[in-house]
Amino acid sequence: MAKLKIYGVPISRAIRTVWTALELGIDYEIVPIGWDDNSIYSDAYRRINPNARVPAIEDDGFVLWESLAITLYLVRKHGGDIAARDLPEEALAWQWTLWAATQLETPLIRWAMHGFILEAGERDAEVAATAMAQVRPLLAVLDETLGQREFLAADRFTVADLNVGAVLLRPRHGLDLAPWPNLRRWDRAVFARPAAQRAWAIRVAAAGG
Ligand SMILES: N[C@@H](CCC(=O)N[C@@H](CS)C(=O)NCC(=O)O)C(=O)O
Repeated sequence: MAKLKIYGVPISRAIRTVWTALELGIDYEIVPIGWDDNSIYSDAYRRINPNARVPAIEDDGFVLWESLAITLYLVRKHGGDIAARDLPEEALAWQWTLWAATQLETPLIRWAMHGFILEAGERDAEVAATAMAQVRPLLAVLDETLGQREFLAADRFTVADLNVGAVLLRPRHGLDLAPWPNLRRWDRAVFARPAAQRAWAIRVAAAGG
């Protein structure tokens, strides 16, 4: 069986796919599609993902893009403890994944960019504050849920936690979770996982520290 091909440099959302592959113990290779060489905008890559975005994967000839769809696919395919065991668990994984993609991700990334990722001169404190005002109630929803259960879809870490964690992966490094103690407990458990630690180390190494 051919190795899973992950298109995208590790500083991009491609790291979500890497994290998933590490969780599942899948052999993978990274095809470093990115901006430095403009390969992301090439005709060759547009044949893989016509949106000219990363990540995408090629799995035994099957091509898929959208980072969180990729994680759902890989976990469904390779099973194991982090896959849903029944339809309600699977449905909760869809729920949290769509919530993370449609509600949380945009304001969270905007806050992170203007809070601490952009160069100081490029940050706009007002944009960061407006974004955080949108993020806060969403983190409260997570906190409330995690006050009632240990993980999002089951009594163990599953792809639902992986996908919400994937969206939090970069922004959490500037986020003080003290106001949300249940979320903080979950965050520590999720990011203490060897696969999450390894994925973060790969990302940091690729970003040059
Ligand atoms: N919803 C997409 C977003 C993909 C996306 O925007 N990726 C960024 C890198 S993290 C990208 O490819 N940007 C290319 C560009 O902005 O031109 C996903 O989750 O896969």
